[in-house]
Amino acid sequence: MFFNLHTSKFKITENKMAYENIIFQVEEGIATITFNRPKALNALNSTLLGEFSDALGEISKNEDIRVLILTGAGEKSFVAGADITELAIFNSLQAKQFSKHGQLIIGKLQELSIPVIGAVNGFALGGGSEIALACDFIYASENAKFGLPEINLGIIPGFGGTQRLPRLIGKNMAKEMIFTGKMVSGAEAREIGIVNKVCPPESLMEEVLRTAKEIASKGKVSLRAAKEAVNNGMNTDLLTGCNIECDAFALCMSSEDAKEGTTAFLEKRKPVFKGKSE
Ligand code: CO8
Repeated sequence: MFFNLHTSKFKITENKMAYENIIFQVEEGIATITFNRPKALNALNSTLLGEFSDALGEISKNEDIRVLILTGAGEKSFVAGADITELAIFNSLQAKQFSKHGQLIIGKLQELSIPVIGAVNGFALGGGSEIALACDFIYASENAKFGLPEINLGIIPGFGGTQRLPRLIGKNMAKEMIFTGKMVSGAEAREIGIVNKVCPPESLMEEVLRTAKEIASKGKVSLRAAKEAVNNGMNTDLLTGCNIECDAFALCMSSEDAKEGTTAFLEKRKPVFKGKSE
């Protein structure tokens, strides 16, 4: 399956949108963005960030896309961070703008209503880790390395790492990673709760796709509500979070998907979800 994308900027090649620094594909409702600068270990330069942002915009407009997967080109790296050749010459103002720009794009990723899976196939450093941390969950290859090595460059994480990492693994574990700049392996990342699953490199995408397909078969309305309830609830106290859940639950119940899901159960058949909210 492919969808139409009519912009003056980018060429349509069946289900592949032609960008220079990312590969954007959509197949059977599952979109994959592959960061594609393997010679620079997929480091994030301004062009790549612009393309990534554009692709996220297209995904948010496309009702047929059910799940997004992020991964890196080549066998060595997911994303080795912001491109240091660009970053090295920033003054303070440019650094602030760049940090804000990156945070907005990563915010756009986190705000997508569909589930996002990070398929981390090697280095996820600095900005690369920060992108992975904004995914709904991560599967990693055995050779994955996570880290926030900015301290070694005399700077600190600037794309949300000082905020998302402590929320995910706790303040003290995050501080140790940020203060030392040390990398953790896929297995260690699994132990401390950054990663859900560690796979041999050759089966990483197969495992991610299996989970993506399973999620894509669920109701779009309830997936959206579940994601919103978890994300919004995590930013507040338990009582407010439970109220957010109540509202999301009530909204789900009025959807066609909820009628289909409950009816299918009672009729002892598989549900066919249409993703309609009413
Ligand atoms: N930027 C630019 N180029 C890079 C980067 C990068 N982040 N990472 C790797 N490369 C390039 C290398 O320069 C090299 O290029 P060349 O072949 O032309 O010399 C090529 O990729 C291959 O890299 P290596 O030869 O170094 O490969 P190794 O296997 O020996 O080492 C490492 C791999 C350990 C990943 C090593 O390349 C490395 O340490 N890279 C830098 C990692 C890093 O520090 N990342 C954090 C960057 S800062 C950041 O992300 C902050 C985000 C927020 C910014 C907001 C503030 C403004």
